[in-house]
Formats: sequence, structure tokens, C-alpha cells
Amino acid sequence: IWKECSRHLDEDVQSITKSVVNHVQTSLARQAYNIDDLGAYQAAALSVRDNLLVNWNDTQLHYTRKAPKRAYYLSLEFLMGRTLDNALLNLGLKSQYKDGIKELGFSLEDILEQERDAALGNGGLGRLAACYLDSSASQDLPLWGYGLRYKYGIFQQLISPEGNQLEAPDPWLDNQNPWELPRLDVTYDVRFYGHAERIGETGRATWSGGQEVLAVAYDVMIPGCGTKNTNNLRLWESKPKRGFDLNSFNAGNYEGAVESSNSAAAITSVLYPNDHTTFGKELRLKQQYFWTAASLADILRRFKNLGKPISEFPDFVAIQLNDTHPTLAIPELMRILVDEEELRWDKAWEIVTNTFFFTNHTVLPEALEKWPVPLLEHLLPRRVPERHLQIIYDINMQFLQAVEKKFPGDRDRLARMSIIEEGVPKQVRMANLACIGDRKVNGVAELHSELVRTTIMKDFVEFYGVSKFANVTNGITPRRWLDQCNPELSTLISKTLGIDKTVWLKDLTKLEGLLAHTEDKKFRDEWAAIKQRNKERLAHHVQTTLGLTVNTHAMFDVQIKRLHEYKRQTLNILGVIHRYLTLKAMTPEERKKTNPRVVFFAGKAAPAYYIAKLTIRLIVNVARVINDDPDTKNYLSLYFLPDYSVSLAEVLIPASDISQHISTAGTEASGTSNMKFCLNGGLLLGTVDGANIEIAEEVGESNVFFFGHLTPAVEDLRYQHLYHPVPVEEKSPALANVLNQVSAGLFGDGGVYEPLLNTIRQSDYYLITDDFDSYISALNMVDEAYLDKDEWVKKSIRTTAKMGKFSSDRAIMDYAQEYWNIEQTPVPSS
Ligand code: 26Y
Repeated sequence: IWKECSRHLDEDVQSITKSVVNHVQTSLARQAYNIDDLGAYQAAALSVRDNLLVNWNDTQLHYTRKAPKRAYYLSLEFLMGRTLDNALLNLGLKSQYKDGIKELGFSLEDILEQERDAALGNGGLGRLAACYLDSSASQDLPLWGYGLRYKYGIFQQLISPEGNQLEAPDPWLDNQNPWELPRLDVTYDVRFYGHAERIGETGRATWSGGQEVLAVAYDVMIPGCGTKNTNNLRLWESKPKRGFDLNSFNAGNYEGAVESSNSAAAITSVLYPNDHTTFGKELRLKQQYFWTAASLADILRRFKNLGKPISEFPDFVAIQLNDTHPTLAIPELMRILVDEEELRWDKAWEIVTNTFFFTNHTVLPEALEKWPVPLLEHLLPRRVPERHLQIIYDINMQFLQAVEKKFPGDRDRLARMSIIEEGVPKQVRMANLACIGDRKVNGVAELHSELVRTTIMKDFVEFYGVSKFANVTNGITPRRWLDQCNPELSTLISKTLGIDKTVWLKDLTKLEGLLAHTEDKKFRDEWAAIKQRNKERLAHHVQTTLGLTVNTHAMFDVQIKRLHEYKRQTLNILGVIHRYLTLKAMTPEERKKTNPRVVFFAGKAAPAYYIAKLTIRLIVNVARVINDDPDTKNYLSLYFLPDYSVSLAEVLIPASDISQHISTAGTEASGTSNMKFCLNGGLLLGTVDGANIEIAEEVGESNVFFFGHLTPAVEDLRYQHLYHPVPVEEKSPALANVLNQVSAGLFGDGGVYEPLLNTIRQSDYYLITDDFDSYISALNMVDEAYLDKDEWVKKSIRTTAKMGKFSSDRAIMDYAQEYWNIEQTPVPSS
């Protein structure tokens, strides 16, 4: 398929150079002899886009003709990263473009660096959505993504001289975006505020007045690997419906005139940079409603083109809700079915509950969305009856009646399960609504799904039965996370397995074939040499961006993820300090026997998350002290790489010897970078949490480093901290010493860090004091294991070889078969 589908494309180098030059002249309006790397990137991107467009058009036409059941992935975040390299690889055109670009006097590597990341996401949840798009296209599944076209993606992170995180906007669209197709003709009106009027006794209502905003579609092409199928990601931009108000303008009220147009544009202007903490901001709720309303209208229009009765909607449409963020789609679809399609309530409800599926990504209470009733009341149509709210109340009433019937007189249960949480103000619990309005609820790793069943959804399991609550363990796309980010390893794997890369990239379990080669010394040496070159590539990056020289002969130890207390970057940095103090206490001879280590951190903190920002500050200041200490700098150094992004991850991950995934047991739903590191032959140091557990099951416990308390112990330990606290000095003298050194000012003004240190000394909710000693022993075991280089390389190979399960192709096929009931719909290649 691969060869066939690229044959008709511009595969020959001459036609590539011609097409690129043509774009320089006609699209960029520049002279071919006078362009820089950025111009060359833009022209190359437009030329690749021409190829994608052909496939994209053919795919959409094919889906329309065949009219299969389709799936829609609704996500407020799509953390796409760069596109050019990925598109070239998926199209099978990378080497041709490399040659073509070279002929024009440029290097493909350099021009790839010109592309800005599309960073329309915070972290795991958004990157997962991006991996699923890649897999859906690669597996020929008829799936579209729906999201928002934020003008500003996740903020750029700067680090001040004192070590504080500063945020700057991310104007990622400033250089234009060759990967999107504005569909200025695909628009929907979305109404806010206004009022609804009930029509007689019909139960229906009309809705009028308020603010009308236009949703404009932008389509992003999602190429599959080794297939013609090219799926679509539709992102909505908000625009004022009527430009600005000319009357006010003429009357001299300029500000008033532009205000409404500004407030419309504001809806899609920025991605909210919080993950795991809700703030109840009206604009965020507006984003959610704007996006779900436009997406549903679009889905409904496509369905109606089929000419089928509305009762067949769930036979042609499955909608996956990526966390609770799109939950308003449930009352919105009810509103459409009842008010516009004039269906009876029960019939409408049956359709709704057969259409939606809901993925939960966290059990942390502060991340569970709740919206104050007054805010919903204000934003959605007001006056009697408040339409969406009324619908939510009606859903709730019917549901609670059913609960009451099953568990008579159990008032506490009713209160817990109600969509409405009592209090001042009352709040709408989005997870309850999502659960009640959906066909299935899933968690993202075995342990997490079990926690969903036994904690946050326990009552619902007792009501609905357990079969509504399932698990789909997350996955990652091996195209970006191996072939693209680690091309040398990809080539070695193909050579060793003796198969074309498209075969194993699309059936990742084929990697097991590497096991047969672990005893082959030459293969192991090549494997190790590639890791070494990836470490040098990272060192080069640090040198050019930060001007710092990294010791590439040390072990590379990496923790990269959003900053959060539950992820315990604090545990890591305190461990680094402990190591530093230990080295300081040694003689030079003793130090020489230790295993040199370079520790990398990267990650952003939510702008209002004080403790997380203080952790960054501590890391930066520890780095400053220890990297300059002549006694220890050959044995331990530390880097905080600013502005973590998908592109930076692509350089860091292939370079890691060991990576840390050390959340308090039971708090990290899955984690997905753990899978990326292991796929690239990095070993894992972690707690018994999330997908770490399944990784260990696959690669064998002897190839991972586990430590720390297990999930069932966590609650008791927290209880002890509150009611029978033991001083840190008693629990872990080593940790107490570290905390005291920080307080005493070893890394600059100790007072600054007191609020952070106190979280540990006081309630220690994330169990740093309980896990510290076993963490330090685990680090020592890593050192010991690393001393036996040959055995280490074997572990590394075994790890990669056993990662087949974690391909997002497997995950997306799970969803397709077990939930959505959609079928592979390959586009014929001619
Ligand atoms: C409601 C709002 C504040 C909010 C916004 C974003 C809440 C949560 C989030 C993002 C959550 C997230 O990224 N969760 C991560 O999802 C990954 C994919 O399933 C998991 O691997 C990871 O463990 C989980 O933390």
C-alpha cells in the first residue's frame, strides 16, 4: 500500500524541487534565490500540503460515499506539536524531500526546526488526543476530531534570573499555518444568554435574544501512515456574527461598538493553562458551550445528509467525550432533539445515551469539573424555563427517581449521585452528568479504571452494574515517538527484524522479534551507540539554547511533565540534593567510584500554582549551586530546560537512560511519557501507579525500578499524618537533613522555600516523607545496575521489545470495536 500510494505523489526529486520553488514564487511571492530557512520551510510545507490535500479530499469523498458509522473525538485540547516531519514520514516522502531540499541549497533538518509547535493542549490529555488522531488515520478508521482553534496555545515559559517561571503568550499563528484549511463557508450560529419560551404544553421551547456568535471551521489534515486515509481535525474559531455595531460607532461610542466583536473573538483566543484545578471561569464555560454546540450542529448536518430517520443517529454517530469538558453536549443534544426535532423526551434520551462515551482522566477531586448553577443560568438562556438547566434538572429528576426505586430511602446515596450538588451556590457535577448521559465510561489504565469503579463512580457502578465501566489503557503513536524522534533506532530495528518499518510501525508487537538478538554483541553495540548519539544530540541542544556543556558520559536521568505536587518533582529534587550532600561528604577517591549522573527536568506550572512554581525555583537554584561546585560537578549535574514542548520531548526522550514517573500511588491515571521513554529503550524508575504497572507486566519487573508505598496504603498514611504525626527526623533522618540544608540557605535564601518545605513537614499529602528512603534505595539500585553496561543494554533492548501493547493503534482499535462499533474504511489507492 505504501509504495502504491506514494507512486502517484510527487515522489521524484525534480518534481519536488519544482513544486517548492513554485510555492516560493506564487504562494510566498518571493524570489527563489532569496529565501531563508523560514521561507524554505513554508514553501516545503505548502508543497507537502498539496499532497495531503489530494488524499484528504479522496478520503472525505470515500467516507461520504460509503457512509459508514463515524466516530467523533471531542477534546478541548489537541497537543499536536510539529507537522512537517510527521507528514513526510507518514506519506513515505521524507528521503525524497530531503534530497529535493538539499538540491535547493537547504538542509531538511534545519528547515524542520523553523516550524512552531501547535501547542493547543496542556499535557497528557491533549497529547493523547493527538496520538489517537494519528492512529485513527493509520488504521483507516472514519474518525474526526473536534476542538477549538485557540489563537494562543499553552504559554511560553521563561525562567527569570531568580529561577521564577514567567509566562509569555504563544502567538503560534503569527507565521501563518500551512496545515489548516479555513472553511469560511462552514459556519454555525451559537447563542449565549437570551431567553427560552416554552411552546404551550408540548414540552418544547424556542430560544431567542442574547449574544449570537459565529463558529467558523478550520480543518487540519491528519495523514495516516502507509495509507491514503487522511482524517480531519475540525477546529472552531469564534467571530462576531455582525461585525461591529455601526449605530454605536456613528454615535461616537467606538468602544461600545467594538466591545461585542471583541467579546465574540475572545472565546477562542486562549487555551486555559490549568490542568487538574478548576476555577469556574465564565469564559471557559463559554468555550465549552461554543465548541460543543458548533460540533453537534456540524455532526447533525452531516448525519442529515444521509437521509436517515433521526432514530438511527446512534447507528451512524459515536461521540467520545475527552474528560468532562464537552459534557454540555449531552443537554445540548437533548435540546436539539426535543426542541428542534420535536422528539418525545424518552426517545431523545435513548438516542443521547446511545451516542456518547466518556473517558475519565483523573480521580483527583480538585480536577473534577463542577459549574455553579448561577453561572450556567446566566450564560445559557435565562427566564422560565432555563432551557439547558431545565434539561439538566429533568435528566436529574428522572435519574434520581430510578435510584430511589432501586435503593429506597437512601437519602445520602441520592445526594451523592445527584447531578446537582447542594450548597451555596449549587453546582452541576459534570462527571455525574457525563456518566448518566453516556453509554460507557472508561478509565485510562487498569489501576485507574479500577479506582474509577471503586471511588468516584462507586455509587454509579452499584446502580448501573459494572459493565458500563471499562478500561482502555492509553497508547502512544510509534510513528512520532520512535520513527520520527529516533530515526537511527528505527533504522536499526528494521534492519534487525528484516522487515520494512511500515510493517512494525503498524503492528508494534513485532518488536518482540528483537528479543532474539539480545545476545548479539554487535547489535547491542549498535544499540548503545545510538543511545550515545542521542545523548550528544540533546547535549548539543542544551549547548546551543542555554550555552551549557553537558557531560554525555554520565547517565541521563529525566523527569519531564507538568509540575504538580502529585507528580512529585519535589521528591526528585530532594533526592538530587541528598546525592549532592552525600558526594560532598566523600573523599575524591570515593567519588571516583560513583556513577556520574546528569539530571534533567522540564515542565510548566499552571500560572497560579504557587507551590509548583516554587518547585521550579528550587530546581533552578539547586542547579546553579551544584553545577558550579568543583568537588562534585563531574559526578552530578542538573538542568531545568525551559519551555517544555512536544518538540523538546522529541529530543529528550530518545536520550534518556532512566526516566522518572514517581507519582504518589493511585494519583497518576496513566501517564504516557513513561511509554515513550520505554519505547526508546530508556528504563523506568517509578512508583506502582498508572500505566507503570502494565509496563512492568510487559517488560518484566526485573527490567524496571519500582519503589514506594502501594495504593491501598495511601489513605491510612494520610490519616496518620493528620492524627498521629511522626516528625521527619524520625521517619527519615536523611530527608530531614536535606530539608534543613534548604532552610539554612544552601541554595539561596532558605525562607523563600518554607511554604514548599512546610507542605512536606506538615500534612505531607503526597507522602514524600513515607517514600523518601525507598526512593533513595531505588536510585542506588539504578546506579548499581548501570555499572554493568552490557546488562543495562540488554534491559534496554528487552524494554523496547515488549512495548507493543502501548501503541495507540491498539488503543484506538479497542475504542472502535468495544465502544463505537465503527469499521475500518480504507480509501482505495488508485
Ligand atoms: C478541568 C480542567 C481544569 C482540566 C484541564 C485539563 C482538568 C484536567 C486536565 C488535564 C488532565 C490530564 O492531562 N490528565 C492526564 O491524562 C493523561 C491521558 O489520559 C494521563 O496519562 C495522565 O495520567 C493524566 O494526568
